[in-house]
Amino acid sequence: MKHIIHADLDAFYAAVEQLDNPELLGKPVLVGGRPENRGVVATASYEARQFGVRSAMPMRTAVRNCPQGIVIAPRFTRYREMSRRVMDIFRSFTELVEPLSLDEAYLDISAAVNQAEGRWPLGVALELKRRVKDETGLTVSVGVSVSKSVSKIASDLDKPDGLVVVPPGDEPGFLAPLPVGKLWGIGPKTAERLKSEGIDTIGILAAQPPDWFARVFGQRAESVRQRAVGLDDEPVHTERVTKSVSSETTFPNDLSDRAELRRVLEALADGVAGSLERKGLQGRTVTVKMRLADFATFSRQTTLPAPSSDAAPIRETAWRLLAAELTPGRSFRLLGVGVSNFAEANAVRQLSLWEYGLTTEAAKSADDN
Ligand code: DCP
Ligand code: MG
Repeated sequence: MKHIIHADLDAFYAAVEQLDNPELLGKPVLVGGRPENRGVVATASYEARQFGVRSAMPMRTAVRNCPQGIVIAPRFTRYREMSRRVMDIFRSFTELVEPLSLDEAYLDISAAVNQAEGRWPLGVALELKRRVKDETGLTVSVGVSVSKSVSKIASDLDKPDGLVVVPPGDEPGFLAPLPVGKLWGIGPKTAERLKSEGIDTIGILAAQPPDWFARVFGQRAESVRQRAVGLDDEPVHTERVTKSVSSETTFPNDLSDRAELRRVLEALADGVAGSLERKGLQGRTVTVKMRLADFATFSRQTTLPAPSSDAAPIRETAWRLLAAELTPGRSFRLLGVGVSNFAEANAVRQLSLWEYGLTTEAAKSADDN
């Protein structure tokens, strides 16, 4: 039997801001873009969440709901550094760590558990929480069970500073009263639809007959049904096949000059081409990532006629994508170029920066990571 932890830091960006500036402790902190720049909330401290502030909400709305909120611009370098420290603590418990984002990971702690010697999953989880708190000052919410999907749901239930253990065998009973939307693979639209059929909890969902599952979920029927009763033997993946090679840069000052943007973009494209060359990869999809002055972040992509690792087509394609987004007065904080959709199957096994959702201060290629 495996023992899996899902760990997720509480109000991560806001918690780092409170850690670095104790005057913010206990106060409603809104991390994100300025309201006057049409910024959005990246995250809010739990003090601010009491006023209904949520991630991805326009900052203008957040400030209206929570006028005493203190708006702070994100400091990605600092968050990345704290993330690295937390992930290092996770890796001191087990080599089997699968990061999902900067603040979230699965850990397979089976080897650390030995119930005959009194080392229970609960003890490992408590030790993990204590060490993260002592060594970084951050609080982490933890879910523990024999599977990834149940642990992920469990870690979210008792936030902040949560700890929820689901003993082996208790999965169906644990899941049954929860809303269907908590299940991986059931988004808000599907949840609405199920609700309209009277299926609002995972328990009611799990009780549906197999032909109902087949009709509603098609090919996914069996995997959804299994997850609804907590059956999931998905292993913790420590490595992934490289899916993209990318490079991005944050500017010391926002850029709006067309020629300058083009120069930066082409340098990024050249870096990516070089990296593809060294890895022996050729990709078809070119992506340009943009972050505007108000922190709005988005990307545009297109497909090349044939897979390539040459700088010229990557440069040209990237510029075409960026040029379409240039409007008078629009200025950029960050640009990135990525290539994906590789022709070769023998991609180097490693995590790419973008899979971690990372940003780099200077142009830097994924293989430096
Ligand atoms: N984030 C973001 N934009 C979003 C969602 C999240 O920029 N729409 C960033 C800010 C968060 C971090 O990612 O601090 C981690 O995301 P979580 O969903 O784990 O949110 P938090 O850690 O902030 O809060 P919690 O996990 O306590 O709910
Ligand atoms: Mg979090």
